Amino acid sequence: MNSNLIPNPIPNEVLRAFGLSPSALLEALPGGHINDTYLVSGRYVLQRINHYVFPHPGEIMENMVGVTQFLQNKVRAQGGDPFREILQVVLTLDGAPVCQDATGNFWRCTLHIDGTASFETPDSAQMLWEAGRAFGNFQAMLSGYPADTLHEIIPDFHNTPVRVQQLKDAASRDPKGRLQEVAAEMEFALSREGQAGLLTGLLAEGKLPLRVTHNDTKMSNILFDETTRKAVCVIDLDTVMPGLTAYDFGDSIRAGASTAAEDETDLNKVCFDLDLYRAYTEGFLNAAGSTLTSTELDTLPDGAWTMTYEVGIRFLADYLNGDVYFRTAHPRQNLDRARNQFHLVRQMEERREEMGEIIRAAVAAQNAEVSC
Ligand code: GN1
Ligand code: MG
Repeated sequence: MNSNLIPNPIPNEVLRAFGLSPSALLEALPGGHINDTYLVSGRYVLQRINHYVFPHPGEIMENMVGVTQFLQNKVRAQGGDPFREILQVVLTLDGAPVCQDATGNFWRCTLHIDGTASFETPDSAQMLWEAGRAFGNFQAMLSGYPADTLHEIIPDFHNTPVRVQQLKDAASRDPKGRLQEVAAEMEFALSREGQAGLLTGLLAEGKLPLRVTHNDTKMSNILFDETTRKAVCVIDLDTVMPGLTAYDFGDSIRAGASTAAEDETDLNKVCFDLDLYRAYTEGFLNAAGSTLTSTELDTLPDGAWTMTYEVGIRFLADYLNGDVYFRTAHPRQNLDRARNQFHLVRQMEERREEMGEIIRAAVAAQNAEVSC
């Protein structure tokens, strides 16, 4: 028996609201640190939205319905399959995109896409190329989306200097008495505070354009075809908001170009792999390269550094706060994640020159292809 098959954790009223049977077969889907996800009858994906992280689920769903309909129209116009390449939101029988149960939890439903799976880490460089193409294409397709209609789901989500301040606040409160234990990690984080505002600074000076971005572009937020390993559909649209290209590029690199999982504790296994970085870069630029400014291209490696540093300090702050934000499976997991991410940050600092070279080579190769 599949160990993910579980007794019913979804209230019957929720299943009924979406027109599903209370006796439907449920499977818990792993992955994600925030929401809880279940596959119902092999066809519907029901998610309980974490309302500590997302206090306004209605706003998330307004964004999600708008973005998915816009993208489906694009895919249809390009001759693609809109219900395979883009998530389809399932409404309740009353026509609502979200349903609240008697205990106050919010639920939403999307259609499962057959023959696809998600992966925490890539099993080949080609898969990372595919991931790059998928997120590059996602951003390129959203370039005409009316950004001012989007709710800002989590203010300052990728404002790294604000994240540093949140870490300092957590350290000064130290509610669980854990500060002493993380002196080395605090020193690492604070010694780099001066670099935290590079991207937000360029944005404020008008040197980087604000675009509609995904903002959570980890490898596991793409569904791949189980047979061909081609990227099929970008998922987890909770944080689609105005943002920087460097955020989306960088978050994928932090999660995809590492040779180990985000919470691997044996740091000898955690290597920033330039071949994976190159593969992602080529896929991303293949789809979005022609739309990017030269400053955007120049700052893609800074995006990788910034996103890795930022999530490292977020994990560390959550550890200090008592693990209230990211789901943990064991007591020191957030600290393990922070150490893992800081280890990657160090390696990226050593490889900064090569990272830039790879971007320039990929751009040159693409330009040569276009002029042939
Ligand atoms: C969270 O929910 P999930 O696992 O897709 C987080 C991201 C982090 C990521 C780290 C809303 O994403 O920002 O980069 O964990 N999402 C939110 O794995 O905070
Ligand atoms: Mg997410």
